[in-house]
Amino acid sequence: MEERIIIIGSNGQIGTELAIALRAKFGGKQVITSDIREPQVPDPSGPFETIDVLDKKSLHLLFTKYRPTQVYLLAAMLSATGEKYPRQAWDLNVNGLLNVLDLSLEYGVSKVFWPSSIAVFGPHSPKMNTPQYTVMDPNTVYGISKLAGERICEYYHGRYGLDIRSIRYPGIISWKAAPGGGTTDYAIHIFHEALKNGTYSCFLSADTALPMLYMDDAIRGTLALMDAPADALHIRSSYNLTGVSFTPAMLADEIRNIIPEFTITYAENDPRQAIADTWPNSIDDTEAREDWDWQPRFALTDIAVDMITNLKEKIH
Ligand code: AKB
Repeated sequence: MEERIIIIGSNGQIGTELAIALRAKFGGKQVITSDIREPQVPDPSGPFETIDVLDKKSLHLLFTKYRPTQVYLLAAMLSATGEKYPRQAWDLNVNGLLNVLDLSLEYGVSKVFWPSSIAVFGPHSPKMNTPQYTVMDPNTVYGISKLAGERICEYYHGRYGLDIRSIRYPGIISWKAAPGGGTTDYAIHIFHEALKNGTYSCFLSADTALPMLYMDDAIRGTLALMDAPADALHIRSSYNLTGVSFTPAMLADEIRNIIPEFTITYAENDPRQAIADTWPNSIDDTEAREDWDWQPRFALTDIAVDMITNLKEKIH
């Protein structure tokens, strides 16, 4: 069967790279990218549609026009921005998901991908090797909306048989597109500042450990999950997934191995610290390893080397 894949929210950090990977795999025209804004660099190899996921009428027209076999819903408001606009974050993250799931049922979409986040965990979740099933008491609107989304996904799968697949992404590190208002964004800003100014003022403290994943691993993992046979997947809320856990101090040391003069300072009282403090230090992703052979490839050193090599080329 020829796939027709719609990515909603394709201009963001993950959407940009997912579109490239899906177009390489299925062909440019088979992958319809869409976002609320025009892409900064248009990709002539496939169609683009301007769409607001909260506008049900236009969303309906999009599904009628393309009759997608697969949908990736990436439009979301992340943790730090969500705390500035809690009502909008809830609306976009929850009602956007419901709109897409309802249309996916109506149009017989065969597979839906929707990302959750480590933000579904909270202050009472275990911090080290946080398991798949545990206490979940998120206290950011982003985390609450993602946890609600997970329950909705499992419900639509159980009740209506919709084939929804999901990953709890940790912080994603990448160089092609800018990150969009998250708490883990420091791990990208640091590289840009190291190359531009040789110094970085970090909004998280030196010892704040968070789980992270390099974009290449994130894309490979996402495509592997979407390719897995449906009956191999026993989790229909969202899979824990991780690459590597590190602190800002550890990342700074790694950067210093390549740029010896690099210096870092730590800002105090940034609101993102309070968010990070409620998130896991590390994640147990045994279920993803067992169900669909998940294995990350990029360790901290690999990430630093790849980021600096590619950003240097991009800047010059
Ligand atoms: C954020 O920091 O908000 C995101 C996430 C971990 O979901 N990168």
